Amino acid sequence: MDRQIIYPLDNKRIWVAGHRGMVGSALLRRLEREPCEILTASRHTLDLTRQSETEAWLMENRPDVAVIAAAKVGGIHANNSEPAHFLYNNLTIETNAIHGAYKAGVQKLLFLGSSCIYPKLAPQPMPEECLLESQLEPTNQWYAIAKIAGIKLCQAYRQQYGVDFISAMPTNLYGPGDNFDLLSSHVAPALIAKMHRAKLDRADSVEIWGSGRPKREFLHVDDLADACIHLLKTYSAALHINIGSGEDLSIAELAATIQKIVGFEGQLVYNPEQPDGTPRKLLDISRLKAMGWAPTIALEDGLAHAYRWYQDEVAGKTAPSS
Ligand code: GFB
Repeated sequence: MDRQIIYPLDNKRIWVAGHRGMVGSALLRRLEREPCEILTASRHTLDLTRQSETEAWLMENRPDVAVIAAAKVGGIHANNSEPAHFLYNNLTIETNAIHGAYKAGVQKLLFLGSSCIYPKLAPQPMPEECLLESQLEPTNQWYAIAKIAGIKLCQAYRQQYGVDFISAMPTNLYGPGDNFDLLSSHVAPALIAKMHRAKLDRADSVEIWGSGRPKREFLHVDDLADACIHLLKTYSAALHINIGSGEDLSIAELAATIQKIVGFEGQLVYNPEQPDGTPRKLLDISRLKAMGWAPTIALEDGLAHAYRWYQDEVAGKTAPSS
C-alpha cells in the first residue's frame, strides 16, 4: 500500500542541483513524469562552490524544492588520491546549497549521502542508526566526513529553523550517465569499459583491482531517482533513509556477470596491489520498504542497459585507440 503523500509535487518548482551527472540526469528523467516545473543551472551559470553566486541564484529563482545531486564523486582510487578535492568541494557545495536554500525559503530539500560513509566494519546489513558508530573506511574518509556533515547540516536546519530538509543514503549506483574513466570511476562502469575494450582488442585478460572478495550492493540510478521522488512526497523527519537493492554480491561475481554481458572471453586477473576498501556495505532498507517503495531493475538487466548506453554514448564516440 502506497504511503500517504504529504508533499505533492504538482505545480512545484523543483531545482535539481547537479542535473548533468548520472543521478541528476536520472532525476530529470523521473521528474518528467511529475506535473512540476524543473529548474536547472549549468556549471558556468552557477558555481556551487561560490557562496554569494549560489545564494544570489537561489534568491532570484526561488525553487520550492531542491534536490542536491551535485557532488565531487569517484571510485576508490579517486577518493584515495584526491583527499582535498573530495573534502573541500563536497563541503562547499553542500553548505552553500543548504544555507542558500534556507535563505531563499525552499520548502523541501533532499540531500544525498552515500553508503560508503557508514563505518568500515558496520553491522551488515547496515541500519541508519549505525552512522558514526565506529571508524570510517580510510580510502574515502574525506568524502565520508563531507557527506556526514551534509546530513548533519540538514538535521541542524530542521531542528533550529523548522525547515523540511531530509537526507537519503544511496548504495553504490550505476547506469546511464555514469563515469567510465578507468582511474576515477566506480567498479561497475570500470569493468564494463575494460571488458569492452579487451573484447575489441582480443586481449587475453582484464585486470580486476583487489582480491575480488569484497561484497557490494548495486542499485540502478533510475531506481534511485524513483526512490528520491517517493521520499520527497512521503517523508519528513530528521533521520536519513537508506536506499538500496537489498542484495549484494562479491566483486568476483560482479566481474563474471559483466564478462557474460559484454561477451569477453579472456581471463580475469586480480591485482592485490589495489585496495579492496570496505569488505561489505549492504544497506538495511526495511524503513524504505515500510514506506511502500521497492526497486524494480534487476542487476543483470540494469548492467545490460548500462552497457548499451556505454556502447552508444561513450565507446561509439571515442576513436578506437591505435
Ligand atoms: O566501486 P569502487 O571504486 O568503490 O570499488 P567502493 C569497489 C570495489 O571494486 C573495490 C574493486 O574493492 C575495488 O578494489 N574493483 C575491482 C574496482 N576492479 C576495479 C576497477 O577497475 N575500478 C574500481 N573503481 N574498483 C566507493 C567510495 O567505495 O563507493 C566512494 O570510495 C563512493 O566514496 C562509492 O561512496 C559509492 O564501493 O569501494
